[in-house]
Amino acid sequence: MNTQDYIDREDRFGAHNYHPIPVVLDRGEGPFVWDVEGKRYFDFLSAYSAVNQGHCHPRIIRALTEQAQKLTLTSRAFYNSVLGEYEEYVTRYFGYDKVLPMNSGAEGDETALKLCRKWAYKVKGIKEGRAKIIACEGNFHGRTISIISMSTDPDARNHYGPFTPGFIIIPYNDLKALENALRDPDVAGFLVEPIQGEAGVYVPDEGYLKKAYDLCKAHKVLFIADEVQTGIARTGKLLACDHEGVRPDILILGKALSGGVMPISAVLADDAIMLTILPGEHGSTFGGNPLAAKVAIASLEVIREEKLAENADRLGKIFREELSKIKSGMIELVRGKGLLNAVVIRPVNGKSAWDVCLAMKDNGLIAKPTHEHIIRFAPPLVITEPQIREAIDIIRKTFSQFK
Ligand code: IF1
Repeated sequence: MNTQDYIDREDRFGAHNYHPIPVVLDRGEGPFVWDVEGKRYFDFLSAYSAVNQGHCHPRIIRALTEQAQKLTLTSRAFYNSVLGEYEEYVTRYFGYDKVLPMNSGAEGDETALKLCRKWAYKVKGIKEGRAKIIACEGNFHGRTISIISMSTDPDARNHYGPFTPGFIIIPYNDLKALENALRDPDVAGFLVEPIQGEAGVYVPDEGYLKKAYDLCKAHKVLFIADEVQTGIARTGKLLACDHEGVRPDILILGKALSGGVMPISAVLADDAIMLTILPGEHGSTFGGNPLAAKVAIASLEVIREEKLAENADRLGKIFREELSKIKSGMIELVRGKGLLNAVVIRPVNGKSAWDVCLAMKDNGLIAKPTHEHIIRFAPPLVITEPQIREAIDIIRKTFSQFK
């Protein structure tokens, strides 16, 4: 079978809920992936920042395979010998009293929404059923009905109504709008991405997160950070909130919490918030399974021991600096933090971000546009300086092919 055969088979038997770049990946190692024809690519998407530790990191795979031969799933109907070890490890790692383990990022966000509402009624004293949560235009927090009820992206929400009530939408990076929304006494939480990934790596103004946090504190509203994509060292610090010294009241993690090995998400909070959920009031079959627990510990150990946040910070600066020097009518601007970067593309001669991605693929680097005019560049954080310079050369060469 060749590339097209694989594509045709997926087209025939799989739902058409994606429009992938036409490459069929077969193997991954570190910052590289190989397709079914044996061609090597730099992976500059990292599965949307789930593979920060690099593809198939040996340390994480070893944790997976060892635990997989012992005990993979007990459900939470019983205790197991690994969950407590993980709960202690991850809460000490991020500095919170407790963790509620889930699986996908969306489940993490849904859990945070439920926790915020529970706290609203049982602690803040908002009238039952009246709690409101503020979210931002351009947000992406997952694909469930309640999460897309906050979305302002027509593709994410059209023809999926009726929607979940109780959300106030304000412009991102706008403190005045937040202050106005916080006047509503029924507001219980503010859910925000420290950098909006899907919106096109939209980095807010310096100080926005800290001022937003302070406004929430002044109005007894929970500051809820969705670090599913920006967390786990992606932006050059362990958390994107760390750039401003902000400690979220509720922290949502996912993606690279597992090193891309399996779905693992987590919600962290202190007792005053977390203990508002009582036994039987929330759960998940796979949440906190022993396999995920061991994988997550290994994934976080790799981040710390290989100093991947520092690497992301240093190489991200080189990446943005070099990309800003590329002379091309198609490059409108380069933005990002750490190794979460994006190039805003100005279409030239009818050529778009998609065409640039196809050409980069032919040159040995895979990335995908978000919206029609932005290319996100997010390699695994294990990439080395020589490797990222080789990748930059590929990007430079590609843009030179578009006159
Ligand atoms: C898709 C991008 C989209 C996320 C943040 C929660 C979730 C995500 C900040 C949900 C997931 C993924 C989902 C994937 C494409 C990708 C994505 F921003 F990363 F590029 F869509 F916006 N919070 N992001 O980024 O986590 O349930 O997927 O584990 O759905 O197409 P999930």
